[in-house]
Amino acid sequence: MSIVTKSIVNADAEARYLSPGELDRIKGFVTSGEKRLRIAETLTGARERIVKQAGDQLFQKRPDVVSPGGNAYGEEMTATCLRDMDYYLRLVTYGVVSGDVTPIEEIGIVGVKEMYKSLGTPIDAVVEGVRAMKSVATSLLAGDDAAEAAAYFDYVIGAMS
Ligand SMILES: CCC1=C(C)/C(=C/C2=NC(=C\c3[nH]c(/C=C4\NC(=O)[C@H](C)[C@H]4CC)c(C)c3CCC(=O)O)/C(CCC(=O)O)=C2C)NC1=O
Repeated sequence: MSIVTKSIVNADAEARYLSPGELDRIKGFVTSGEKRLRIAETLTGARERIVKQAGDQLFQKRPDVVSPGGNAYGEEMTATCLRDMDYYLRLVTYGVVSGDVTPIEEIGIVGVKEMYKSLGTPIDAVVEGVRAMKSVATSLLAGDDAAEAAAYFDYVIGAMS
């Protein structure tokens, strides 16, 4: 839910007007809109490059995951691993656009530890992959934009660690 929807739901539950604080937060959301859309456009346009480069970095750091017996061993499993990385990059763009981690949390964080455990996927290596995507993605963005995007990667990293 965006800050706009959230504020309205909260205010209407009490049948009141939006408070000055709520209007202020909405103003911040609106004025940062152009910037957030610009970041999402850059990440979306570079998604293949980000996932590919970050995947290469991950497999260099963690050769065990793509070695025999590794969870991402073999062409098909490696592709599934890169697909998961692409999922998290997509969720980061949802966070950036909505200015809120809730969509990331609801789609990709709730139950994720249990899920990867049951798949035999080492979650610390998934975190490593997200960290690598953060590094590639932020290198494509100017300072302020990089910091904004980094916050959503950091949310994923923190929530999985
Ligand atoms: C958008 C929300 C969402 C997420 C997050 C998601 C994740 C997800 N990853 C899966 C599998 C997988 N995920 C990985 C990923 C990896 N293995 C490693 O060793 C690496 C560290 C890592 C890549 C970074 C692999 C290899 C599988 C296949 C495991 C298997 O089939 O045994 C599966 C099992 C079903 C399938 O194969 O599609 C799910 C549901 N699905 C979703 O809908």
